[in-house]
This record gives sequence, C-alpha cells and structure tokens, in this order.
Amino acid sequence: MIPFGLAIAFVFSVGLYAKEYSISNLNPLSDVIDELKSLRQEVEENRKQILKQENELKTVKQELEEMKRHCQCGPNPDIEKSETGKNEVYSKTEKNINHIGGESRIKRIIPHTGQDGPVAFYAYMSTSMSNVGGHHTLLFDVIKTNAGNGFHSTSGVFMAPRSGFYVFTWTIRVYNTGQHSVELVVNGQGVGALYEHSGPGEDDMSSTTAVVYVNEGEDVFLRTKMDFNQGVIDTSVHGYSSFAGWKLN
Ligand SMILES: [Ca+2]
Repeated sequence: MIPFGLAIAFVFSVGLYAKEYSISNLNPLSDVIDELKSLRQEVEENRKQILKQENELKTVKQELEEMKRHCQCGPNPDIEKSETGKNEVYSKTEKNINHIGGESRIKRIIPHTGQDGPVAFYAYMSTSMSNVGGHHTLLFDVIKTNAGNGFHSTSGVFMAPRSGFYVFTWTIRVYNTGQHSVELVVNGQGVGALYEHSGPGEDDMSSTTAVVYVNEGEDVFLRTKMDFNQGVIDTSVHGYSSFAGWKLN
C-alpha cells in the first residue's frame, strides 16, 4: 500500500509539473503569433513598396514616350539621308535604349507636320504668264518642298504654321520688252519688292530676299504692283520664276 502522504505529494508534484509545462509551451506559441504579425506587417510594407515602384515605373515609361516623341521631331535630331532620299532620324533615346539592350538601332521617319519640325517651302511656275495685271497674286504650281505644309499652290499663299523669323526669296523672269514689280505681302503689308525690266529680245531674271517676323497663321504671298506690270512673266527649265521661304530656328 502506498502511504496516503506519499500519494498526496505525488499528485501535487504532477499538478505543478503540468502547470509549468503549459506555461513553457504557451510562450513559444505567443512568439509565433508575434512573428506572424511581424511577417504580415513586412508583407504589407513590401506590397506598398511594389505599388509605389509600379507607379514610378509607369511615370518613367510616360516620360520616355514623351522623350521619344520629342526626339522624333525635335529641333536637333540626328538626321541621316536614307537610300530612298527620305529624311530619317535615329532618336537619341532609342540609341540609349538599344545600346543597353544590345539591339540594332531603329530608324524613324521625320513627320513633315511635327510641331517642332522644320518649316520650308519652294515652288515654281510651270508655265509663263502674260497679261498678268496689277494686284495679282502669283501662283507657283510646282511644289518641290513643303515641310510643315504651309504653302498652298492653288492660292499661292504661304500660311505660317508657327511664329518666328522667316527668310523669303523670290525670283521673277521677264521676257522681251517687259517689266514687272513684284512685292512680298505679309499679313496684308508689303514688306519687300523686286523690279525687273527686259529690253527688246532680252530675257532677264531678278531675285531678292526678305527676312521678316511672321506670326502663326498669317498669310505671305507675292503680288504684282499696280504699276510696272507689263509683258510676260517667263519661266522654263532654263530659268524658273519661283518663290521659297523657310523658318529660322
Ligand atoms: Ca534687266
């Protein structure tokens, strides 16, 4: 028989051990919970960081697209002539990207209507004009250059696509006892004039130049004067009557 006192001591000891065991096992459990909480916070932080970086990446992509567009029609692109004669540009941005990527360069054709692109026109008459008359706007039907699409052959008017300083030059050929005075009209005002006179059997050409500030949308054209408009304004493959202009950057 186990003595009663010994039995009581045994039961007490077992109870004490159980209590200690449960406490010692609760501590690591709370540690795990704390650890989980900490991990969850970390995951949340990482998620926020990823979202932030995604937004930054989106902004960088947008800026890159803007840069590409700017380089495509900017004032200082690397222009190279292609085999077909079209102007082409190797965008500096593309160069950098392709340098990093180790890929070949991408050719881009310069749009002629770009906001930052060149503005230049050159046109000449295909047939001679007789009995031109005074205050007559001269037409130049063969357009050889029209970067910026400012020149209109049907009206003879160049409409400035953008404001700035422009150079205009015009050449008038007069044949056989004729004389013509042709003025440059900018926004309704005469800003320059050319006079050519040819004697009997003569065939002469005169050119002149004007540099003038033109506001966007203003008209520029050539017009005969009311006086000094006699005889033929001549043109041929041997000498064209022509009109040209370009914007200074
Ligand atoms: Ca002359």
